[in-house]
Amino acid sequence: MEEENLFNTVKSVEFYVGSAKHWAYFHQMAMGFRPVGYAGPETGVRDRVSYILEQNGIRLIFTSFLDPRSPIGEHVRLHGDGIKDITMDVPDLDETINGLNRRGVVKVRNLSTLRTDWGKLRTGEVPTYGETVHTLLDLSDYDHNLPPGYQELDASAEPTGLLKFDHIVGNVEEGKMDPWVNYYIKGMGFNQLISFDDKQISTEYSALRSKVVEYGGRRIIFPINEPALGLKKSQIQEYLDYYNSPGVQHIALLTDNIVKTVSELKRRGVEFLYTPDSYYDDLEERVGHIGEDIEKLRELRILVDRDEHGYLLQIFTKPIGDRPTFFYEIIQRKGAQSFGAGNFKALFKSIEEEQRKRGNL
Ligand code: TYF
Ligand code: FE
Repeated sequence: MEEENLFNTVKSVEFYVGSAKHWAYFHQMAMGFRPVGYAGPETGVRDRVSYILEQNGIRLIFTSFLDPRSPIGEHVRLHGDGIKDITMDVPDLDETINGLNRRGVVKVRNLSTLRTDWGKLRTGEVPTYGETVHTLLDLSDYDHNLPPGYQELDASAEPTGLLKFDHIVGNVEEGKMDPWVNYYIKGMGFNQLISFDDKQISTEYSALRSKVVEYGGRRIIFPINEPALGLKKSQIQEYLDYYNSPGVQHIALLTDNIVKTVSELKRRGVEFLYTPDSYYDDLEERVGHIGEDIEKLRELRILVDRDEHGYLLQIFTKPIGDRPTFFYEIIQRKGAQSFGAGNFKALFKSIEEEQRKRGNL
């Protein structure tokens, strides 16, 4: 039997936001993404405005509404600025639908075939946690860099070394992590990667459970968090309260030079969580020898963790929008295949400091 391949990679992520223009501007000027496409009234799209931005293998779409009583308007009013769609490209939509139907858990909806000047574009949609969806994109018969309705933009950007999506994390309600993990495994052919059980993260600061599913040999990685009862209000519960539903918590973007990337992002005004000096005093005793200059990591507040395969460097931004919901992680992997569990205590302390400032702890 031939090897089944239902999904290639995460092709793009689409945000529904209050102002697509300003989200695009932030990602261009501060994050180094190049605007490549625009859709709106000028291109015959009457109900919305969208910008597509790219940096290496990362494609982001920012969409805002023109009619407040539209689904996009309702989405932004309820959730604030957030992620609507984690789009995956598929080698053959019929095959993917067959594979999903055979499993009988996931229903593909909104099937469409658009005939355009550049060929045939086929899409379907799979629902996931909250109002988030996975659009399935079959580009095998489509010979253009932009979806229909978009005009090309000739804009520039100074890149910051961001290369690709490393992982995209969902927050779900308490008790719903396992059902959603099963949805991806039993319904979509994903595999469980690793799991932190409650005990592993039940420190004074922990307040979440997390499991990770992957597809295609780690081509697609989706961790799922749920709140756990701790001494304090879970950061996941704070997310759920402000987003008013499950949704995407963070996107981890891969770099191959985190010192350079984070220096540049900070210079341009991107705000990151703070880590105290004490973290760095005994860093090499904790994680062993690393190639980077510890003083540089301390200056930039970059975190380090090690697993049996190697080490990783990571840092987390403050929330990107107005609500304490979505943020970015910047990650560099030097062999490590894990997600920084050794940094949970330091990270959660830092997140709790921010929760406290918001009056939510
Ligand atoms: O993706 C992860 O699992 C890591 C760790 O609120 C993490 O980035 C987990 C929860 C959280 C922030 C980071
Ligand atoms: Fe992460």
